[in-house]
Amino acid sequence: MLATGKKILCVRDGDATDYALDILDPKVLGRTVIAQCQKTLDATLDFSTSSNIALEDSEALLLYAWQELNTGKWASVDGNWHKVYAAASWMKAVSYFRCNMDSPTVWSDIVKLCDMGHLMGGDVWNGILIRTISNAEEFIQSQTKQISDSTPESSVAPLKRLKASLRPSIQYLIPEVCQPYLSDFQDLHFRQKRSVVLKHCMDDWPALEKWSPEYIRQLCGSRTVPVEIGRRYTDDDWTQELMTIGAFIDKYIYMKDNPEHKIAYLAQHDLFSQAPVLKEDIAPPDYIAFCGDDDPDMNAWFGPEGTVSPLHYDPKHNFLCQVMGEKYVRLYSESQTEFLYPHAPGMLNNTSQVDVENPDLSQFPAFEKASFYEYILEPGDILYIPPREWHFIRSLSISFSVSFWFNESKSGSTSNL
Ligand SMILES: O=C(O)CCC(=O)C(=O)O
Repeated sequence: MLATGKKILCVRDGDATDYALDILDPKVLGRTVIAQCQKTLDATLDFSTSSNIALEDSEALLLYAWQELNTGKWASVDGNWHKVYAAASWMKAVSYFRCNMDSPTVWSDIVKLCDMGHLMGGDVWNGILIRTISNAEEFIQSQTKQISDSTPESSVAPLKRLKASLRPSIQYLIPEVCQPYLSDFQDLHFRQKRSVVLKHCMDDWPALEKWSPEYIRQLCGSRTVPVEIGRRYTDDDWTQELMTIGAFIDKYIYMKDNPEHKIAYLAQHDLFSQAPVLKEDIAPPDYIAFCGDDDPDMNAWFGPEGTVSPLHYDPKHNFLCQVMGEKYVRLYSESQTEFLYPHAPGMLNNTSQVDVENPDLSQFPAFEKASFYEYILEPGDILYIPPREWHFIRSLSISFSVSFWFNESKSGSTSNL
């Protein structure tokens, strides 16, 4: 078990370069903190010393880093503290294994530990947290043969397509185009910043066939994610909570033990670097690389019927790819901004104050003049949203979308604009 455990945890005997602490800046952290990290690392990796001491040391270091991450504003915490948190999480995982080798839950506990380390600290040492998680999950699966394309449990309602009677009626349809040439998309939409729905451009994604709440649970149900609780992020009672994907699915997708049917949204979360196995089922549409960006930001948007992304815009080009369920989308071009009442400069100045589907015209009279386009996205549709195009999105059923935010090429394709 020891040898297998070391392999899963990416512990390589006698090769300290894999865990070199020169990733930490002594000028920021101070020499005593670096010395403490080194002591903890040595205790962690020396399997002949007491595993309890190694565990205590790594827990103390983790707690210290946690306190540093939580003093002041999250965004202003120096990245070195994130690295300490990530490194200490891995050290704790190794010593936890040493102390609990015989526990039946040791590997799922370690997945949770490393997952939290990755979520809060990013990763260190060539992605050691994600590598450990993948190895541990593979090991758990080989032990329990849990992963299968089995049908959802009987208590779980199958995903339904939206009833025709529940579809909002659409007046001004966003233009749609089926499998355009790469250069046509670039010339007619990307360069002109003109929104469009691309049809049949993600037909080869295995996700379209495979993904369901149960499949997501099987692949990454134990992973901890930040969930937005509340109907929309502009509401006063809106808040965020960390929970496992499994708990999110039970409470907010299937509404189990959620008598008030509270809405929650796993929104704009980079689930794909947290659970890279999901990437095997999707692929950035070729149009993105053709337009000059081969490393788009990928985010997951997973939620029940009724999630609302209030009217807002983003600075980057966006492909919003619909994998599961339906979403109502409304777009207003940048030229309509004068009718949209953005919040005052500050955190929400890219967000309109108007409740799009129920506007208070006495407070926002000019909103009536704003012209817009609409669409109901279905699985397999890609919505191209240009930068600074206002978008409002409401899910009409349980829904999973993947967004790719991308930039214009710095040198080539768009330099002649
Ligand atoms: O799908 C959603 O709810 C919002 C998506 C969005 O705002 C985005 O991709 O920028």
